[in-house]
Amino acid sequence: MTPTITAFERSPDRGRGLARDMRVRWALEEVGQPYDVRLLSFSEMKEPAHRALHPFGQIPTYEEGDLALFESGAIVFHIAEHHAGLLPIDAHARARAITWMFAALNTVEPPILELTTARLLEGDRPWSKERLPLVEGRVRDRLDQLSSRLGDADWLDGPFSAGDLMMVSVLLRLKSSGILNAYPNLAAHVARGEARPAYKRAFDAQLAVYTAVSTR
Ligand SMILES: N[C@@H](CCC(=O)N[C@@H](CS)C(=O)NCC(=O)O)C(=O)O
Repeated sequence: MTPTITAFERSPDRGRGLARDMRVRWALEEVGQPYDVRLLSFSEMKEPAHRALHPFGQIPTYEEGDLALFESGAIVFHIAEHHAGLLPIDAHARARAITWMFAALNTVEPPILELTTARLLEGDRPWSKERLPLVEGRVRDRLDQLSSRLGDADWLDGPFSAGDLMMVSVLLRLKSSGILNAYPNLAAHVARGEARPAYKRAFDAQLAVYTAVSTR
């Protein structure tokens, strides 16, 4: 059965891979599962029909028969569990790859999101100049720790897994800030993710949506 995901009709990042349907598209491409996409405007995301699928009125969602999921992490985990290619077979290696998914979403993404908020939404507040270095410091702490763990390995734990997919997706949010330049091994990890054919297909599909909408 072909799953259907939801995505922004007009993504705020202009289809540059930051909206979280990207993670889901990438996972689906990695496992070779075709999918349909339902595009939503910001107002449609807040309507009852979509809130029935996503209590917080966000994207992405995932529908497959009578299964409806929200949260990009849960969706990627579901895909990884039901197809070969994103999680190792060995039980311990599998558990570690899942741990990296949680680490990306629970430990690394929050300070990065905080930084985005501080820069984009709070930059004009009187206290912003004082707060920004603190928030940046928290991001750098996490990157220092992650960089030490990754060392000179290609991927976080053995072969590429859903853990890398999620970590690269999260780190990509920092790309335009230049912060990653201080961490060559993390920048290389991100670049390895972006170089994967499945990533490129997902990126192109997401960008095509924005390009089509903006030329209408
Ligand atoms: N934790 C959620 C976050 C979902 C999320 O923040 N989605 C954004 C797009 S990347 C969204 O829908 N923003 C619009 C809004 O919140 O109104 C996930 O990982 O799926």
